[in-house]
Amino acid sequence: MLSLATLNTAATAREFAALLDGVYEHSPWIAEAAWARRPLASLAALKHALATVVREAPVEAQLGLIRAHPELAGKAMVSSRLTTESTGEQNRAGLTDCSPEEFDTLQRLNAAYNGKFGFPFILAVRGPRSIGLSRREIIETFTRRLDNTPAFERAECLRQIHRIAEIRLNDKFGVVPLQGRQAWDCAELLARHSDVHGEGGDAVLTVTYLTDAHQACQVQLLRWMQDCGFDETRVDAVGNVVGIYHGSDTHAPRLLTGSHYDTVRNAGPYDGRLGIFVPLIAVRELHLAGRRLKHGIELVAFAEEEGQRYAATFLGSSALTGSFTPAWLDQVDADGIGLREAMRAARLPATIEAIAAEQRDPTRYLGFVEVHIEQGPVLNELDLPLGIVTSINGSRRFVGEVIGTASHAGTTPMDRRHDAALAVAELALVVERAARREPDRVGTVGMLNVPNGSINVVPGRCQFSLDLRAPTDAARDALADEVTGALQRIADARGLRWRLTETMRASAAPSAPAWQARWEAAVQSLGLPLHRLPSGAGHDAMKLHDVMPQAMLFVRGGNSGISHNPLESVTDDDAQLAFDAFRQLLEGLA
Ligand code: HGY
Ligand code: MN
Ligand code: MN
Repeated sequence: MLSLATLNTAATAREFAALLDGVYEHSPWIAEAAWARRPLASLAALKHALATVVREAPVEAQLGLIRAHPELAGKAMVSSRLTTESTGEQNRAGLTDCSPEEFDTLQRLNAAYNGKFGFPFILAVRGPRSIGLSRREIIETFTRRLDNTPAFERAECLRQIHRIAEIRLNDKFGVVPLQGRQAWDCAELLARHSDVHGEGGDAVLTVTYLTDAHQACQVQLLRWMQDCGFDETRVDAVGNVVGIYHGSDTHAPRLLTGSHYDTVRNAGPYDGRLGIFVPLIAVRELHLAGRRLKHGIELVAFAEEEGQRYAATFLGSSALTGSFTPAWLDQVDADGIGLREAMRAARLPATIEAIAAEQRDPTRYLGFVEVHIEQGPVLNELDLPLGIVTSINGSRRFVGEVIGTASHAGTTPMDRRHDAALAVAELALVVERAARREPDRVGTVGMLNVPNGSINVVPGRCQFSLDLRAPTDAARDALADEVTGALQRIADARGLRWRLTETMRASAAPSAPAWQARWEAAVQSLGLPLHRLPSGAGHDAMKLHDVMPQAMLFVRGGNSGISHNPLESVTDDDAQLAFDAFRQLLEGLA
């Protein structure tokens, strides 16, 4: 087995590269350049050093690296001219057992991809879990990526090459990201529960508050907490799943951690949930070792963060901070089912008293930490597995409707219309322009709907949503004022009426310095450089921020960090590093 000691003592760059032979296909220049970055503190540091050499190399060298790779199931495989590593990887993915149709499809895709981009399609066929992608997944990914831009594909091919190198390095070092795989597998298992399933029975992952799928997740999480050795486990009055692992000092304040298990519609399996699995597995490791840290650990799987079924965002964490809004209980979902009724059907008390009793006494806690996928491209572009969150953007959400006059699309002259949809379209462009004007401000019209619309009727009504965010509350509110002012102006100019309801307002939440420092120390202990970044996404941590110190750790996402999308992806190695950082943070508390 290769070791860091051996690598760090390599006398020359050539010797160093020889030790890493085969990691980057036919490209020793990468390892030779990384030699200068010794001593390498960890395997993660070595991987990052190699990736940094490539990221900082000229485009021509990057293209040369991509072109040094064989096509998938291509001519090189057919004529057995693949390297040992590629042969093994393509065999393991079953690319040597293609059906004639699959083989033809791959040849066609190879030709189209090469023709469009001028380099071969690269995919780490052993996949994010290192167990290998199926031929169906490979062909689906190949087909999807054919539609990307050349710049995106060059970056994605390099990312895939680093993933191939990572898995090859793990093999050379005899390293298995065990806890990372456990977290990955938990995500796969929990994702089987969904409100929605596609034709083929595949889950179109959607788990909204208190549906059958949501309750199945609750049962699964409770069982996992029990199996992992938590001393106390329960489902609380709003459906949060709570596990407490006692510390050696039962009077010492506890660490609070966790994230949400509800999802948006057609979601990915890691948003929120990774922040439940990492602490879950960390407690399992403590339990298996018979260890007690001084401070207890309270893990909360929050039942409702996304505000999908009811406009009650952060409902789960609000119960803990005493900011549950009683009026939420009177809300009705799209099917006319009230929140109070849904709670009762889920065998929850559905009373203000029971919910109020969930409020935590902040003095009983050290603080709140949350592990979460970045849900953006930054860590991906820096080839960094982990990032330190400096602040969570403040946000405001609205639902609204413009009311005009439905009329005949054929007979109503253009200057006589009261078209509600055009007003919302105009407003959406105002949102885009206003948000673009300031850094780190974002504005989204995520829902836009003409109720009972018809192809030949001028829209008389148009419903819409607004999601406005900024690094500070002042910037957030300035954006909201500009947008609502524009709505009035647009409606007046078009002779329309409108209504707008604010459904959520969350303050910007800067990380507590002492807790941000704990995450930084943990990440540095893994031999990784620190990258600090704000969170554009909202998280339960911004609710806990109201009552106790909090800080978050971000984990790189695959597919350029896409999220709120089934393409959301995390590797077992990155999940492992998140686990390692969390464990380091725990050890630092002791
Ligand atoms: O929308 C958000 O920021 C988060 O996913 N709830
Ligand atoms: Mn989300
Ligand atoms: Mn989330």
